[in-house]
Amino acid sequence: MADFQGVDFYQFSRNLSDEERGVRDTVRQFVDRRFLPLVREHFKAGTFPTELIPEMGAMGLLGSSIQGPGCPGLSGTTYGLICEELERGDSGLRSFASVQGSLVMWPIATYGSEEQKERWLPELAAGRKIGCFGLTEANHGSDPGGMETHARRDGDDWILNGSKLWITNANMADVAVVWARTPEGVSGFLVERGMAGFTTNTIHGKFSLRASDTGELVFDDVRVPESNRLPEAKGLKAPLGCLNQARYGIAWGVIGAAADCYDTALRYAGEREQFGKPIASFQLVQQKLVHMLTEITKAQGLALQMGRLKDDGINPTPIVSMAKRNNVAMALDCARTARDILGAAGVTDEFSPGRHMANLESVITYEGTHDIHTLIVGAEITGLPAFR
Ligand code: TGC
Ligand code: FAD
Repeated sequence: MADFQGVDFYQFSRNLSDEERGVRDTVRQFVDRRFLPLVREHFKAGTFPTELIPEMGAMGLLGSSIQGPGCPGLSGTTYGLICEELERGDSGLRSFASVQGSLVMWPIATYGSEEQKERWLPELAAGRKIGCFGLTEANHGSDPGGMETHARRDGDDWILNGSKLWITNANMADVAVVWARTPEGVSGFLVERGMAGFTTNTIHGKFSLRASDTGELVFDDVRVPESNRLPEAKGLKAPLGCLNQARYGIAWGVIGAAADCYDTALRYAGEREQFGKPIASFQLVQQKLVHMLTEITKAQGLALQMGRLKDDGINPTPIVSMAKRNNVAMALDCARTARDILGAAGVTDEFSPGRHMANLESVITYEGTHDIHTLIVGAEITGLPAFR
């Protein structure tokens, strides 16, 4: 099949620089030629295509907008466009890049010591090392401030106890950025695979994000040296700051999933005949296609403006929350509509909308649920937080 041509009804591409368009097209080709031939089997098997990680590193797709040793240092808008192309392939592919870049490299670059940056950033950017981010616990999802995982001082070390659940890349990770309660408030630790008392487990039975590694991190008296604590991460706002970066990428990424659903439904509707005519000729089918394209176009406008603000150093939580909330719900709606247009064929893995639909059920929950983002924007405009 020919490479994806893009969905750009309002010609937003005209507002992109040559560099931004060039990166987008390179990633588009990578997804079409290298990832899409693999995704069906990985989704079935419940595995991530680890063989692509070095290639993603070489292309600058890991931590693409991070500034630091060995990092690509591209613009925020370029990072968004990369996420969009990756998630057109699968939310699991974008998740891998989001976690590695926004949730592992970003906190190291922002809160880490010079030694931590020199040691980890080049390896993570190249994909030679893999990271994960442990904030959520079994009893504390939307309310991470209640975390039970804790660390106490013992000489020059910390003794870490507790567990983290629902962690992307958990079983593949060489290093986990782990958030724990300490006498000094919430702190971040770089917990390395092989440290005594640190184990990981796989979560089985997911119907969503199957081409992604999701697991549990368990800490049983893990001795972590002070040199593995992130020195500038002080309090709950440190992990919440990382979330802003990842939510930004998700708000862009899901446009790709929606665009793939729209593109698939449009092609199918043009070819599938019922009552002696292509189903695309029926008014109700056209209404669904127009609704999808309109919502995708609105989401693209939101994302591009958010990207330009970020590149001007403006990335406030409520702006990112509004885009994450709107764009994920939009993408899930597009996936369900595309599935409907495909009729029975839409419930098989021969077509992508069913896979995107299942994936987006996770994306609407992780990185702050749809409702939590409603409350973040609600608190901003009323001045009255309604979380508790
Ligand atoms: P609250 O009192 O509001 O805030 C505590 C301090 O943090 C600051 N803050 C932020 N700073 C930067 N970025 C943000 N997004 C921030 N949100 C809050 C805040 O200003 C305050 O600072 P200070 O100086 O006053 O101390 O805290 P709260 O406990 O009331 O919680 C607020 C709430 C509910 C919004 C927050 O807990 C929240 O965002 N909950 C959702 C949890 C969440 O999103 N978890 C995601 C886990 S990671 C994940 O899902 C990865 S999926 C990856 C993938 O595969 O792609
Ligand atoms: P809960 O917080 O129990 O929420 C359940 C329901 O209650 C939701 O509808 C929610 O909106 C609602 N609710 C909760 N509080 C309120 C309120 N105050 N007002 C109104 N409604 C409310 N976490 C990580 O730390 N790292 C990862 O890498 C990671 N990867 C993930 C990968 C996958 C595939 C999934 C599914 C999750 C992942 N998560 C990760 C966890 C994710 O961030 C949490 O699932 C999410 O924050 C929600 O927490 P919860 O599942 O405990 O739901």
